[in-house]
Order: sequence, then C-alpha cells, then structure tokens
Amino acid sequence: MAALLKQAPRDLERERFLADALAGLRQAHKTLPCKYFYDAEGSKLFDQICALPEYYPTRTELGILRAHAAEMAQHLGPETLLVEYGSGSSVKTRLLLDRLARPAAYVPVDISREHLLAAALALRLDYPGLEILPVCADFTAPVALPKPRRAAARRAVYFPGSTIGNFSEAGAVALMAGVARQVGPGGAFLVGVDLAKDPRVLERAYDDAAGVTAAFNLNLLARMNRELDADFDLRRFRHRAVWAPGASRIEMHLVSEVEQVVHLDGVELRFERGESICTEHSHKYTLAGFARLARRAGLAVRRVWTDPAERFSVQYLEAPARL
Ligand code: AVI
Repeated sequence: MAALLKQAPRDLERERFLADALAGLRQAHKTLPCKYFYDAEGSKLFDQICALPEYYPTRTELGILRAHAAEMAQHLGPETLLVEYGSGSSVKTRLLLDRLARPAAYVPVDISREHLLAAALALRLDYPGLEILPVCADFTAPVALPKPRRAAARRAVYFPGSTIGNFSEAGAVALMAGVARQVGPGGAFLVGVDLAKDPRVLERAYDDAAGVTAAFNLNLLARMNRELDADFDLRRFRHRAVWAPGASRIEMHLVSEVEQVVHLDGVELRFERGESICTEHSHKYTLAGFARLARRAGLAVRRVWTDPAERFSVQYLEAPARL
C-alpha cells in the first residue's frame, strides 16, 4: 500500500508531462513548457548556469541583496510571515532572514519535494528560533498557507531569480494578482526582475561558450527520452538563443538539423529541417514597463534596488490597504 501511495504522484506527474509535451509539440509552432527543464539533471545544469561568467543575473541579484538586504528587511517590517515562491535551496532568503526583525514564520513553497525538505532542514538547523513551514505546491495555482504559531503582523511573498520573466505578460499579471490575494491588504511582494540591456550581453548569457545552457536546453529532449518513451536523437537538434526585440525577451529554441520523425509515447512527430521547438521565454523589463505590469495586477512598486550598471533589479511592491 505504501508503495502504491508513493507511486501514484509519479504516474500523475508523468501523465501531466506527457499531456503538456504532446499539446506543445502538436502545435504549428512547436513549444514545450520551460517548467520541465528542472528534473535532477536539469537542476544540476541550472546551478552550473548560475555560476557561468556570461550569466550575470544570479551574481548581480546576490550583489544587490548583499548591499541592500537590511533596507529590504525594513520595508518588509517586523513580525512578517515570509512566503517564498520557488524557494529551491533558499540561498538568497538567508540574506533576508538574517536581517528580518522577529519574522512570524518562513513558508518556502516549491514543487520539488526533495529540494524543499532538504532546504527546510538546513534552515531549521541554522535558524532554530524560526518557525519553518514548507509547502510542496505549484505556486502558479492558489496556495493554501499554513497557520503559523505566532500571529503575523503582515504577509510578504518573496520571488527572487527573475523567474517572473519566464511568464508571458498575461501570466505575470495573473501571478501578481494571485500574490496580491495571497498577501492581503497592505501585504508585500519582493521580486527579482531582470532588466532590458544590450542584446549581445543577453544572447551570450543564454548561449555560453562552455555550452552549459545548450546542455540544459537539450536535456529537455533527453528527459522525454527517459520519462516519456521518446526517441529524440540529441545530435540532430541544436540549441539557439535569440533576442526578440518586439517582445523584449530572449527566446530559447531547439532547432531540428534535419527533416526527421520522432516518436513520443507511440505518437509520431514530424520535424522539417530548421524547424524549432520554443522551450523558454525570458522577458527583460524596463523599470517603467514592470511598474505598468504590476499596476495591472493591483500592486504598486514602492522601492527599486539595482546594481550600479542597472542590469538587474529587486523591487518592493505593495498591495493596496483595501483590496
Ligand atoms: C529560471 N530563469 C529565471 C532562468 C532565466 O534566466 O530565464 C532560466 C534560464 N534559462 C536559461 N538560462 C537560465
């Protein structure tokens, strides 16, 4: 019985992955959802991307946090219930937690149970006085928050890493409207937002010389081979990252080098030579553009911190006192 209980979510996950993959690959312009990058192999490759010389977002955001975490904590205020979306290893959060005044509790929310529990355990050892309430969930759907032992003065959602850039504009607005509901009147949203810049810098950041981002992108095909009975030949696809100026985003693609047929769970998929699968959008905002987007979700940008070159921003937003 225990084995069955353990097995059920895996099967469900496979069914969802298969349905999403087939839906995307049957479209005239083939796509795959970028959330499927992050299996164990993809997460390892993503950690390597974060340390690449070309991939500026991680170290720039960390620099901003190191310089301004005290001021960010002041904005969040004392006795805050801090909820983190897509918490992963919670590295950036520690910089905030070290400075927050008497946080009511910390609620890391992540879809990956193993990652979440390992990070929560490590945090419990380092912050023995802090109540940590991990929630294994997809934060793009409404998340029911656990009740902390101590009443919170307010709620705040922390969403670092510029993952908001991986959503469509409509998706980002919907996510932020959900945050506004989650934190309630007067609640806060602290978010990492990558900024528009020289396209050459951007294209290098998403197509590094060591080929780590290419391996990360191609791993999506390898993952379908492993989990969905697919037979993608990785040598017949190549990684491409391109700046789309009209949409202000980097697009990642897997381009078919030849005309070919691939099978996925018994379904035949045809590729023309040069035809691509779009695997990710990474939107880059101007400060004014992001403020407009936030307003559409009912949130107001109150404070923005950037690095001196204005490559990246961490933004503090508030929900109105009465929603
Ligand atoms: C997770 N996300 C913010 C990364 C980005 O920059 O859009 C994912 C990534 N894709 C390629 N490199 C990094």
